[in-house]
Amino acid sequence: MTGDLVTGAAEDSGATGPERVLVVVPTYDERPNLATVVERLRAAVPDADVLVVDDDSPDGTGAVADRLAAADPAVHVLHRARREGLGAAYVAGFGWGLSRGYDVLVEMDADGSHQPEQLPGLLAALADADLVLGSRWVAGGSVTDWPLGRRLLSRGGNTYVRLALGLGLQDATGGFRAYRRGALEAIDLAGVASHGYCFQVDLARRVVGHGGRVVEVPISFVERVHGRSKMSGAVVREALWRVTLWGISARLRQLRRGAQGSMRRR
Ligand SMILES: Nc1nc2c(ncn2[C@@H]2O[C@H](COP(=O)(O)OP(=O)(O)OP(=O)(O)O)[C@@H](O)[C@H]2O)c(=O)[nH]1
Ligand SMILES: [Mg+2]
Repeated sequence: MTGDLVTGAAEDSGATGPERVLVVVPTYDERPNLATVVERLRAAVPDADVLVVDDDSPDGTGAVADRLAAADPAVHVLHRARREGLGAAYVAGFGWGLSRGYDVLVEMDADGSHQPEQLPGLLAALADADLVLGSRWVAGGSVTDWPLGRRLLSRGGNTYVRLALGLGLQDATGGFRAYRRGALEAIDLAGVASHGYCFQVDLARRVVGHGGRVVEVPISFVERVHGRSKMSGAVVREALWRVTLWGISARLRQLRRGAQGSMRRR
């Protein structure tokens, strides 16, 4: 993660009120979407700051982000030298926010699938949680305009995660969520190697593993209108092998603990 360059307002604008919220928005080729999403976000949650983390998008998203940052001191940009995947972009963005003292760190896509108007609901639920997941697959949640294949992939992926990891979550793969800073400080962020969307599962399992309280609130997810999805076969394969490995190592830990317990009882 060398070569990161920060532009935008030199100083944090600081949110008013008791808690400072930073919304981290990773971008790769989101030029047609970014300005609208940031505008909606600033209107929906005016006290929150925004950090766009751009991986040198070929379509010039970084320049759009710079323009937004120049016009609004609450908007910041982290320019990264090359594309390193969603996970690395978030780890860099969280590091940026934690080192600047933000109390709450939010994940949100730039493509309009996550509706900024629903963020206040997520933040309200954080009063009683360490991590709030915007969930498509709990009662009241929904997905609009997704083909059957994407629905099945998301439902099937979440079922597999539930069976393999036993986290008890309905939507562990979603990327509209809010963390208390303590939840991120407790986990080894630098040790997160997940690149694609299994990053979301990885962070949820780490928060649960450290005894964090995770709450799911329903969201209505809307398919992107502009631009191309970055979902790919490689992303699905990475999720499959990592979740399987995490599941196996969790079972082995359980077995070891069980064996140690029965040795002690003898
Ligand atoms: N910085 C950075 N952002 C990324 C990268 N890959 C994806 N993103 C961003 O992460 C967010 C989610 O990516 P999407 O392509 O929308 O993936 P998705 O929402 O799971 O899939 P769709 O529903 O098909 O759009 C978007 O804001 C992307 O621009 C990456 O390698 N680096
Ligand atoms: Mg998307």
